[in-house]
Amino acid sequence: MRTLSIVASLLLLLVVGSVGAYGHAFLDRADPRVGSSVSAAPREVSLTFTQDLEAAFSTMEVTDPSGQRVDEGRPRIDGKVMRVPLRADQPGTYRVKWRVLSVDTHTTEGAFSFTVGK
Ligand SMILES: [Cu+2]
Repeated sequence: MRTLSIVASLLLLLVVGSVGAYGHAFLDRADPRVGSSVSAAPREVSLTFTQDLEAAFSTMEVTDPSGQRVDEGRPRIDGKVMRVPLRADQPGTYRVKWRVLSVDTHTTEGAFSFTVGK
């Protein structure tokens, strides 16, 4: 009987956990697109999430092919969109690292890269 109630509460946790996951802010789309190649270095990186963001606790770091930070200043946040200006010129692979707090108080993070052609 006791085992049964432990199993039941574990199942309940699983259900609650997965329902909660729908509310998180996940990356919906990015410009430049995740894994894409672009001909010229972009002026900014723009990320659109599945949920509104809390500006104070959401960050984005962009590094160039030599590992230098090229994001300029704090990201600007407008609803689900976070964008940051870049001072980037060299060709190669850039890496974007983001960490956001959504309005449901959950934090999510991730990273992706895009390539600037010669
Ligand atoms: Cu959430």
